[in-house]
Amino acid sequence: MLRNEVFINALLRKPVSYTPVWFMRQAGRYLPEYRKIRAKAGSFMNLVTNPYYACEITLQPLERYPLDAAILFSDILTVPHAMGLGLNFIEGKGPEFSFPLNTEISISKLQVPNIEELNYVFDAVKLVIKELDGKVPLIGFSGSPWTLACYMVEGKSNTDYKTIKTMLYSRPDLLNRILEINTESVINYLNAQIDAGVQAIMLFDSWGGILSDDAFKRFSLIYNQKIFNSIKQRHDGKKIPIIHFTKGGSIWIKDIADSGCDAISVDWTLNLNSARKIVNDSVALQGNMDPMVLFGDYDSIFKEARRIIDSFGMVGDSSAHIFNLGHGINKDTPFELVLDLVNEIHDYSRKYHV
Ligand code: 1CP
Repeated sequence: MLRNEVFINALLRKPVSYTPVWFMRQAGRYLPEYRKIRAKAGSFMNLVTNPYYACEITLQPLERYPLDAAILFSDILTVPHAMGLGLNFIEGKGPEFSFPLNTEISISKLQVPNIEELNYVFDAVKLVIKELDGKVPLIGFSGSPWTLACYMVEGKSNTDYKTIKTMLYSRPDLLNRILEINTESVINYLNAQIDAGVQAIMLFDSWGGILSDDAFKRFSLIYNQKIFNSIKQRHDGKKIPIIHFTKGGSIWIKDIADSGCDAISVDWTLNLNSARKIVNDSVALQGNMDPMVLFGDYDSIFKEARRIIDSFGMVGDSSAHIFNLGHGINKDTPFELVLDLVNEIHDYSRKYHV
């Protein structure tokens, strides 16, 4: 039984008494207690593959701040790792694969992984659910087929995505094969997280925004839509809401709203009131503070938080806002400010809820 249902109710556009809040990457490097446990574990993969570490890190931000949701500490790249691509996190450089998909043969050999390869994730979910004991809901997640493919083909973080875009334009058959396998893998992965107990799902299409209008629809959104239509809708009699996030995807919010998700997470480029009009309040909206706002002083942070709440405006029976950042919290963010910000969002937003 959940003791705080504000986040789930907002996602389902049911009335709530204040605007719920959580932060993308809330469990992570900006917290000294995370850095301590990271140093003890020796590597990022040691943290992710150990359910006890993953559970402890998931709960860390909730001990500091009255957030309305927890997000599982894991990474989107666990899925390609389970496919045999060999994930490493290089200190100061980010993720890298030992066996990227850079030949036609490697692509033809790619297969949907045995879901048991990811049991460490589902064990972490079960542990977190037990420890939370209904305090707040737990968000499970996956990368979108397209965003996973970006890392699988490029082999690492990238700025121009030359290899995968060349494949998209010249060998779309190869890219579609990867995307189909990723889609089936993501469906299995999210269903197993739902079986393990997560109460909401977020699909991170972090690199959808680098695509042209046509390519976004054909190589990203269509696969995400298939996922929304295929994953389990309910668990233990409860609806599992789904959040879609495309960084840089504001121009497509109408198409995204029609794809079958319950909520859209938006970056900071959009005005929430205009967004409501475009989607006609058919989905909840999450966002949309620029993470860099958190480097300002108290006054400027509070002013911007209130402006975002004001921009959404009155929350009615069929509309809802979940406060969040437009992308992950920066690792150098002064974490002391976050407590006051969460309290301010809760207090200030009450006037907009009936
Ligand atoms: O050095 C360290 O300690 C590792 C830093 C780190 C952390 C804390 C990475 C490496 N991943 C994570 C955790 C993580 N990743 C979570 C945990 C839960 C939380 O949000 O609190 C989540 C949801 C992710 C998802 C993720 N990983 C995304 C999608 C969200 C987004 O930020 O767009 C992406 C793109 C990744 C890849 C990844 N993993 C790690 C890094 C540094 C990156 C980004 C690399 C790049 O910029 O391409």
